[in-house]
Amino acid sequence: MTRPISTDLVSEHNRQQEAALTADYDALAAKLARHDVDIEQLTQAATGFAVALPSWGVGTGGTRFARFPGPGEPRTIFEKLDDCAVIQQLSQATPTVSLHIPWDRPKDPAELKGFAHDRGLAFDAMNSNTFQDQADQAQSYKYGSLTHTSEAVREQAIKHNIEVIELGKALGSKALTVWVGDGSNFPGQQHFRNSFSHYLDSAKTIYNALPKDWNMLLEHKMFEPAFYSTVIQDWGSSYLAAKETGERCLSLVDLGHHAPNVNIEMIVARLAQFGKLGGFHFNDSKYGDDDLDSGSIDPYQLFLVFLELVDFKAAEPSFAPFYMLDQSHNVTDPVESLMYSAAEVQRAFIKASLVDRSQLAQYQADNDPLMAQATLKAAFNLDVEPILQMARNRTGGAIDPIATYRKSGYRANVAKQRPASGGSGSGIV
Ligand code: AFD
Ligand code: MN
Ligand code: MN
Repeated sequence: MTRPISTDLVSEHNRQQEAALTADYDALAAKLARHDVDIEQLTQAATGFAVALPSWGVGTGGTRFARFPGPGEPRTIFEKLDDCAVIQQLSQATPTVSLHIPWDRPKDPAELKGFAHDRGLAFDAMNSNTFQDQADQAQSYKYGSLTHTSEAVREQAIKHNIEVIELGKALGSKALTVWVGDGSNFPGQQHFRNSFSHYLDSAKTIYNALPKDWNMLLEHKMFEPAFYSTVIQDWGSSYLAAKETGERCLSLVDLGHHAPNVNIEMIVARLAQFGKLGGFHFNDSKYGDDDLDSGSIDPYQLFLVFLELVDFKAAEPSFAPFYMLDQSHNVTDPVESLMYSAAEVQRAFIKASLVDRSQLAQYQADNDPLMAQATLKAAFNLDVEPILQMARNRTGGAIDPIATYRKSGYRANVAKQRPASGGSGSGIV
């Protein structure tokens, strides 16, 4: 396997920190043991945890106003995979990559699959793109795609989604994620029922092309690029569409696609309870779809989301949603942000796994709200960093991924091989 960061450097860095880690780990193990929790089970859970990387996330994002490219930005899907391999090698929590077509369309899917495999990577859900026009396409998506009033536009968008499925089959993917920008900017611009009917018809046609072992994931978003109405605006529309479309068609929750203060963890519980929760895009937000780094604003919300996921998994062991980071890195090195974010998501998962569920159930039954929330806080307030560090140390990752990455000089090296691609346009991720 090709290792982008010298394994000697990783081992050397880990060796310097092993004594401190062992002391911290043993202290945490003793503390957990007093509550009958076996630290090794949590470390195993951390080792098995995985969240996919978005291929487009390794480039610097941007806003409607500007994009400030960083040094050594990847220019091709191969270079993007090289960066993803660094993230996986050091974080050991991101073994798959989610592609966006046409941004990442491979000339030779078998070659791309081999290239990824050689770097310890595989492919997660495929993303179609009918929110932008491409140079070679006959119809424009200016007024929508799968829901457009014109049949020719809808057909073109359907055909694109089916092509993405075909590519995904060749790459070993098992899911298609569909997010459309379709919506309207003016009251009266769009007939709500007709556009949703078009969506349902288009989704069913795409679903019919889905392999039997695939899922189709519908991503809702409250606003943007349409600012008055969006066809798949909320989890209710997403649920209805998924239910109408077929059994393997599920809803995908992007944490940034809700109004501020919405109780997302309850949406998670609802969708899970009715067998329609298919996946997540992790990020954080303060005001809207800010695509900030996961856990950077509200780590407690992330923990509460995982509380529902862990709880449902205990009830339904076959539950296996698709997890992906979907962030825009405007001011950081994307490799660093993605490593840090993967660990934040993993941390929320481990803390949620720590909650004393039988104690919580008792407090719920006794209508003891103070102690019920204290049971959650007891898990949330615990520092589980030694568990994450130990999981990485045992699997060849870095105890401190950011420090090891900085020491490796990777960014400066690739900057020499990847000349800057130009000025600052606006960015879309
Ligand atoms: C959108 C959605 C969706 C889509 C992405 C495009 O989050 O996941 O694929 O941006 O970059 O807001
Ligand atoms: Mn998303
Ligand atoms: Mn988004």
